Amino acid sequence: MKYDAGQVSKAMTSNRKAILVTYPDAFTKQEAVGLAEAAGFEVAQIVVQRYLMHGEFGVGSGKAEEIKQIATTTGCKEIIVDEGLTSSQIYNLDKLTGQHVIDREKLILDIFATRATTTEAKLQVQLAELGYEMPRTRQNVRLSVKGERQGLSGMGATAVDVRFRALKKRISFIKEKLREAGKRRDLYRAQRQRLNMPFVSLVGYTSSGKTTLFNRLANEDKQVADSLFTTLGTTTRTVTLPDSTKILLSDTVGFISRLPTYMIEAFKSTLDELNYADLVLLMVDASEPSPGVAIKYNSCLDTLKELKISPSKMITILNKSDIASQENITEAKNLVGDSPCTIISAKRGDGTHVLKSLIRQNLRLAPEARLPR
Ligand SMILES: Nc1nc2c(ncn2[C@@H]2O[C@H](COP(=O)(O)OP(=O)(O)OP(=O)(O)O)[C@@H](O)[C@H]2O)c(=O)[nH]1
Ligand SMILES: [Mg+2]
Repeated sequence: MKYDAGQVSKAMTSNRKAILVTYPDAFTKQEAVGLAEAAGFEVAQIVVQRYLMHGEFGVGSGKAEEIKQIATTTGCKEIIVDEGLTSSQIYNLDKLTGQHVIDREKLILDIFATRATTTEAKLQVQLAELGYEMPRTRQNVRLSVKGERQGLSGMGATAVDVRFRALKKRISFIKEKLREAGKRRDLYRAQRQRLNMPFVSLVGYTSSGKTTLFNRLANEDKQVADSLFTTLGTTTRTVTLPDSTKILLSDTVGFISRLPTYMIEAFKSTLDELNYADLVLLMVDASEPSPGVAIKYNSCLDTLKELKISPSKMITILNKSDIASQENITEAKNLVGDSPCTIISAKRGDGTHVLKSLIRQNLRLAPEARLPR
């Protein structure tokens, strides 16, 4: 067992004490603590393991016993495992330790559920939750049929089957509601295009400072916090560039590494808006200690690639220059290479004038981006 005092949660106000099981590297450990805190947990102890997801418990059986002991001594009622686990791994670890087990996907879903405010975001979160539940219910059906397990919450195989069908029906219902929301979105988009203003989207890893920059450029007061996934919906406002050109700037949900495809799928309608953007501003927190900047930057590029966003309409913004070391900035610049890039401090306002000029310049370079799609 490894107890890392430096990584123990500061969220002392929370009563939900948890044991966090994660990977040994500093970046992953720190991010896992951030996720646990964002979901309202106080991390009482960190247990690390090189391989998760494997075997009967998602951790080795020796480690599972160790976790059981720690739960007894710390009085923790919940165990967070920083990976997506199967239904039986969760069940087995739950049964062995007598504690409630939450995997990484469920943790992210719980954060999303508390952050969603718009009807569309709430539907998207519900769809993601069902995406989480479906394969696990399917597995419960199989285990029940084989007589290996009493089904979901002690239900028999037929009851689990009924649950499975109910889930499918609910998914269709939510997808239909999202299609309706999509029609409203199409209308807004048509209105936006009639305004004939360039459309610029802010994207980036969660907590990179998107909303801080959005507030500064659009004179807004949207919530900014030192917590993950503060923004879950999309907000669009007008911003005036130095030559008086007006653009529409939009702030949206942040990315995170190891996000399963069904979660990206659930937020697809929001993320698809990026395809209509004339420019995509990719926010990077350049103050992150190495190798955090590279991991987050590459993870964003992967997500943007999955969303089929062309790199030719991206500008990278290296943010938090007020607290980033010169070494950090150089490392981040090297990652970006020859693509358009600028350094700012969204908090202090440094570099925002240059950023606006860069946006203007790149809109001029890519006028075809605004032709009807
Ligand atoms: N020092 C410093 N902190 C910053 C800067 N920009 C943002 N922050 C801080 O970084 C944290 C996250 O900022 P947000 O603007 O909420 O980040 P976000 O990218 O919108 O995050 P999500 O909505 O969770 O995706 C907050 O505590 C901000 O005050 C900056 O330029 N310098
Ligand atoms: Mg935000």
